[in-house]
Amino acid sequence: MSENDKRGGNPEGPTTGVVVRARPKTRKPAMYKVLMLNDDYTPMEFVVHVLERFFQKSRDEATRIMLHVHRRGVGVCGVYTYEVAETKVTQVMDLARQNQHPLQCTIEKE
Ligand code: TYC
Repeated sequence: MSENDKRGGNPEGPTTGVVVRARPKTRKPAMYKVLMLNDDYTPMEFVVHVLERFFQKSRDEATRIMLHVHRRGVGVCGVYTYEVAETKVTQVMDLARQNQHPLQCTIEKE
């Protein structure tokens, strides 16, 4: 059987019905916010350090986010794909636990 036959066309005629997309369909990955929660015990300086170390924030930006969380109860540290967001949460929670701070971090789908 020829290639032409297999595609269900006229065995004598040109190949029909096969179109290869020039740009195959792609999907933007779902994005997730990493949220930091306020508590009464974690030192402000520790939260600023976490934002600098794991979220690549400048000292000014880290301080701004920390104060926002302190005043409003919750704030966004960054927006990432699921696996990256998960890793950030684990890193923050591990360092907080090692230092006996109750700091909490969660993920929320955008
Ligand atoms: N509220 C804490 C304090 O007064 C500071 C703090 C800020 C804690 C942000 C957690 O996510 C947090 N020491």
